[in-house]
Amino acid sequence: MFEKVLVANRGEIALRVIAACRDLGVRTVAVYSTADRDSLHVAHADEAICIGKAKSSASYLNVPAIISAADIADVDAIHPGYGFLAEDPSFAEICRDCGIRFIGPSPEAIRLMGDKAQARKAAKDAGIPVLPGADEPLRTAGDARQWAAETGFPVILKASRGGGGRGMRIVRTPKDLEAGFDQARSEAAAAFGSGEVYLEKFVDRPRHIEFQVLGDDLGNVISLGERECSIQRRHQKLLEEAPANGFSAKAREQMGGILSKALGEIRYSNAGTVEFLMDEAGQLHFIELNARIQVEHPVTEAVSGVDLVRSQIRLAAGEPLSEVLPGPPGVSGHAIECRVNAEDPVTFRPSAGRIERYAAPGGLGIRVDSAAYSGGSVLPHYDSLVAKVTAHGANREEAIQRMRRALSMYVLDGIKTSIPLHQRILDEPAFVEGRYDTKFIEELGL
Ligand code: MV4
Repeated sequence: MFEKVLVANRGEIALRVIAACRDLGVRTVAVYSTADRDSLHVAHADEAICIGKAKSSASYLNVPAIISAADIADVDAIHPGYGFLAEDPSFAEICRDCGIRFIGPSPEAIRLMGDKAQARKAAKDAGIPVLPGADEPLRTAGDARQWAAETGFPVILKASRGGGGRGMRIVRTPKDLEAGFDQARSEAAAAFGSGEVYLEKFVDRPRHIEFQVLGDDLGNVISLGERECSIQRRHQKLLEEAPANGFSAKAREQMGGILSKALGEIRYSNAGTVEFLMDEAGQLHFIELNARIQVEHPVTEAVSGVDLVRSQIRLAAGEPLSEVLPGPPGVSGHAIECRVNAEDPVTFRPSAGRIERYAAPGGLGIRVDSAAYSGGSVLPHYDSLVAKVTAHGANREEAIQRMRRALSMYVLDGIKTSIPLHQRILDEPAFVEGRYDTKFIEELGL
């Protein structure tokens, strides 16, 4: 096992990694920006090194500063958390070249998954179900016409380097294809520095279902089941749950088997999330693979009993999956996570500021992941996530009830948060019945 790990992140995920390291008896090194001197990840790590000014580009994205800190502190490995450098293949490669273990997939896997057109092709070749569409990027409007004719309308044009919902364009009829292609190209070029686009069949009213996987360095990959993340606004997830509504054990096992085989073949290692769209017929179609630990990992931890971050560290240290996992993964009960953001409930704008009074809820079935404390601050420079509240119960009803109880007992004064929005969602009959798709928030006008 590693002796010392540098945590290249901040906020709740930095604390989450520090906690996993502490459980493993691994010492931790925090890095922080000048704005984060009083932040909790600095207080709880065994050592802390300032790496630059508040702006992310000067600190948490500052590769030379982070590698220098890793060198000075003499760490064995770096955990990148999510966001920042978590899916930067060059960073993972620099770590490798410097003899520092990157706690995540290989640079090659990260690079492959960062190109959505290539990832789609790799998934398809490995036997993961994908939507009908182009097997290569579109070079000309003529390419688009040919592939669209084969696929059938409506189609969606996506930026190869996009993801997370950015750089997409729906085309419903042949006459709109050429203009759509040109717009998609120029938007992609402006946003991602690459105008490359690909095409697939458009799925109307999809549900967002994603599978958590873990892989070791020997080509063993296991699925820990799915999460449902359809409750989102402008491509920002608000609430996630596990298992997905109405999803059968048989469907879970079937996809788990497909992923195990496919990702083992491509030697995918460490943690990953395979994203699917579920169509109205209940079929799953691969869209992306996120090569990192995700914000919503606690719902899978709750129902599987597996500590995913601890598993990441052990897998990165070279332990085989057979030793890392306690036994065959199952799904026990139901879990829901609410992302509590510091935001204005009217404008949805991030609302940074000092937390005047703070008391997190607890009790049976409640977990809170947060770096907030009384007198602390939500900084304007970074993500507005203040806390993740995860409720676990024997069934969905119990999880919902516990979540309502926890949110009603959350004391968080001085900043505006999305707690009232979550309370609205939890009281909405369609949500309570588990009948919703990715249009849920928009259609409620929330
Ligand atoms: C789609 C789609 C419909 N058809 N692809 C948005 C996030 C990005 N990861 C993929 N996204 C979508 N891809 C096809 N072929 C609809 C979406 C989409 C969506 C997906 C998941 C969750 C919320 C969404 C909201 C709008 C659009």
